[in-house]
Amino acid sequence: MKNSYSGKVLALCGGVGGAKLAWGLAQMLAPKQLTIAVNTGDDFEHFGLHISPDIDTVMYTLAGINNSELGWGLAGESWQCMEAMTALGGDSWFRLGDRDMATHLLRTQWLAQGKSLSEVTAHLCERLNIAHTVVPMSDDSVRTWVDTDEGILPFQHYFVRAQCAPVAKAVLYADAENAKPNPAILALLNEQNLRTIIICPSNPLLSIGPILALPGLPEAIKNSKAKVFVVSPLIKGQALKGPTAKMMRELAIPTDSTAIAAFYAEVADVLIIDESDANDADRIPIATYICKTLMKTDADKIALAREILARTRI
Ligand code: FO1
Repeated sequence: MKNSYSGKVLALCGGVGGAKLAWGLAQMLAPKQLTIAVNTGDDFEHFGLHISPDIDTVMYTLAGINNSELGWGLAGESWQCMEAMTALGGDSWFRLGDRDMATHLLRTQWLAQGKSLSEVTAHLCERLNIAHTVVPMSDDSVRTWVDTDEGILPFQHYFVRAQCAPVAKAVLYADAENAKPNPAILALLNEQNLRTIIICPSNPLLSIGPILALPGLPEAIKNSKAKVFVVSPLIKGQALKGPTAKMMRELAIPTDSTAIAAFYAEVADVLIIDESDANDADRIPIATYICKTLMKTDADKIALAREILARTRI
């Protein structure tokens, strides 16, 4: 289902929610039109392997092989390696499926051979027959940590091992100040033909925050010719999945659309909110568009992508 749009689109995204909209956009846009820049603040080393959860969620979703029940990993996965490792006394709090393991093994090997995360991602996308461009936000290491009432925890320890139970006091993006945004993103932001930037409905603090913490990136977004659309991750003031609303409450951020607008004030032109949050619209200081943002079916993902693209001058 391709269209007559001629401009380019940059989508910034994290895991599940972002990947759903990225998939919808990929159904609407030709491969050369769409670049998806993905958060790598969740990356970590586990069993000596380099895991890039958000990149993998986006890749597997675009390739149509994602595990939609779990929200991560591959569909139809088996867990024999994990079971064997657990039996031998290995950690079991972060589960790697047998086939998913292939991605982590090869990524780790290629990185150790000196390839960049961009090169590794491009190669994996090619092998998975993903035609649109998926790039990590940076080839440099940025790691998200959550400062909690139980201490400062690496992201996956907070998110998976502790199940987001500790009370969050702050979110930190370690080494962001020394990281360079992916040159492919900066080059795209300079293109006259880039008409639309879409901040997908991912967790602002955990998924988009690390991307916007990269030095120079918010300015480059603001200086680009593109219109910046933010899709609020909230529906009725709640996040569909994950700890967004809980974290916002703990950090004393109101769980409504005005807080989402405030978080993105530096870069956003338009905020897209769900019809269930329509009452917030009058209090949002930037252009606001109300539509159905809940993406349960493939048709919902395409409809939201189409609604956003229809509102730009692509
Ligand atoms: N999330 C979990 O809740 N439990 C897991 O065991 C788990 C394993 C896992 C393995 C590979 C991968 O790419 C993602 C995985 N995730 C798991 C998801 C991940 O921790 C988070 O959903 C993202 O980092 C947040 O976007």
